[in-house]
Amino acid sequence: MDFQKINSMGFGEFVDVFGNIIEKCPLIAAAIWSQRPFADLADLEKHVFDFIEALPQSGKEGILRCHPDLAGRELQLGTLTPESQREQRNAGLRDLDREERRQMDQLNCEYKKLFGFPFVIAARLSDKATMMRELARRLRNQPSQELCAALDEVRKICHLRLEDILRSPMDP
Ligand code: 2AL
Repeated sequence: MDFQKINSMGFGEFVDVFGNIIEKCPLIAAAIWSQRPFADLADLEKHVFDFIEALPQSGKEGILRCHPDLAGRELQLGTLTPESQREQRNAGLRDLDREERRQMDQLNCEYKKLFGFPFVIAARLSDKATMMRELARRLRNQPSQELCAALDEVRKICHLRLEDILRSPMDP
């Protein structure tokens, strides 16, 4: 898909295509549609990131709360968004053994209790051992530091999802 095509999209098509670049937050695609034309991926992404940056803390936390748990029940049930399902499956999170799942559940739970949103990490840039280590490490962060770390991961996930869309073939 190229930027000539993207910049010519109507509102509905744009939100259909870009609605999940930030997990379950189609509002963001809806908001930046009127800011077309975009020069390239970096430009489009900058509009997304500027939108997030301008949100109050409650909005930033809301974005994090839209993310599913890593290796949670939805992954097993196959009810994640297609993007999340692919990312978590490819990171090997469907194949955790009973003990790994118990550890992940326990750390996820501790993290959510402490920070009030789920632990978020770009699964495609990681593997299960690293994710587990990062979860344990980030549990020691201060809340303000952790909000920044988690939003960094949201931006990485967004970048990878945008690259996928741009690599996808155009409709005839
Ligand atoms: C996810 C997800 O669904 N995909 C990804 O890269 N990270 N979730 C999460 N809680 O980090």
